[in-house]
Amino acid sequence: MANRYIHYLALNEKVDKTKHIIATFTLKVEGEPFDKTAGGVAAESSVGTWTDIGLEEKAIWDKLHAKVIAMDESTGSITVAYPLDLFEAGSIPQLLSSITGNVFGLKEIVGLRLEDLEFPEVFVKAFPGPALGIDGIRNLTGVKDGPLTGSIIKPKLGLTSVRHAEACMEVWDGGVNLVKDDENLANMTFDNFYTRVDEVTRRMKEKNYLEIGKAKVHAFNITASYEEMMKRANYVRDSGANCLMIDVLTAGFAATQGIRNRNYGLMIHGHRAMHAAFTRSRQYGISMLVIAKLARLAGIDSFHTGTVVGKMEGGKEEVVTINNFLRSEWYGLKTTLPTASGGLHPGHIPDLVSILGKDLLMNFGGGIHGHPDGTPAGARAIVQSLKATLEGIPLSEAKDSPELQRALEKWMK
Ligand code: RUB
Ligand code: CA
Repeated sequence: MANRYIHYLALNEKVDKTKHIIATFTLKVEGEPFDKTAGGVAAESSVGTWTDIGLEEKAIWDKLHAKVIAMDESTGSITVAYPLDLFEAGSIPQLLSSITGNVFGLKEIVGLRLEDLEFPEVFVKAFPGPALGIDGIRNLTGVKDGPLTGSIIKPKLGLTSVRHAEACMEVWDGGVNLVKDDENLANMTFDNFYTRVDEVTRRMKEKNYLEIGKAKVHAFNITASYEEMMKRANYVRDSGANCLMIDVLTAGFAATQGIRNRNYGLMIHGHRAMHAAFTRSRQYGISMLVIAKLARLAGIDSFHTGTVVGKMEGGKEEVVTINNFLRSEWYGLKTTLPTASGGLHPGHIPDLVSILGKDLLMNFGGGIHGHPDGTPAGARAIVQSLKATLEGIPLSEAKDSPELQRALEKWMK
């Protein structure tokens, strides 16, 4: 353990939050003092390394080194302040290479989790943020208040482009607002991306489903190599469709920022596939809150954050905190619409709305296409459930909603 690490402790020092990024970690150490290792986190994620360096000038070190400003060994919580000059404006990759880089590999650290990042205004303002935000999505779709509804076509892989497009129409005709590709549906042998765009947008145009103010939305998954992503995004825009989808973590923040920065004028839906590989452990990794903050910076308009009640992991307090952040004022950046998805069916809607609120997109895959009477009935059941919920009617008492009652028989008994 390098002796220099101890110099990175500045406990209780008041730092200027307009000039620092503040990171909160949970740290677990074995075989070394906690405080020195905490200093090591600040050192290795800023200017330091394991030994003295001839080139290191004191004036530069004083100006640029990160500091541990708070620490609680009993919980493992440490707070590190990073001077802004350590970061390139407008670059999420460089931010992550610093704060979540080498430091996670230090031998003496047996647990390290980045829980939160707090950014100064000038850092946030270097990003364009979402192009539409919640207000823009509401203007596009004409859903003035209340949650939006969406569907993932299932089976997730295997349908032809024509079958996919037909299923989309069944969903929209039933009153649901949005359809998205599944996260692993890209350009497939059985469903060519470009043919899918053609088949879907032709049908949308026939029914006037692309008219701004009452539009239906299709999120086309452009995730691929970056050159191919640009090609797909151009194609979606030139086809007159209204939404791109990016698997933000597998495509990467560089690609996500690259697409947003090209200003297509389209909504961008973000899927978080792969997040659980590093958000799920409480001991090691990066929290979902941090990922959500970065997705909003990068310009994602609607983003998966968890359901609380569905099939995916994610506790109530965590999901509510993330959703509240995405909807909050953030130095003028537009908001991001939280998306609940995973194992949901119409019987979940009252709980989803009461726990997660009305600025919400709720997506149903199996919960629409698994309806006993098929996709059209499944879509109507969702709309009926939302209507009853907003009117305060218990779902079992919504007797004028036969498709909903059939769905409840299958999934609530
Ligand atoms: C849901 C689905 C979603 C994931 C996402 O399908 O395909 O991609 O569940 O989960 P279904 P998360 O409605 O059939 O379960 O949003 O938690 O990442
Ligand atoms: Ca999926």
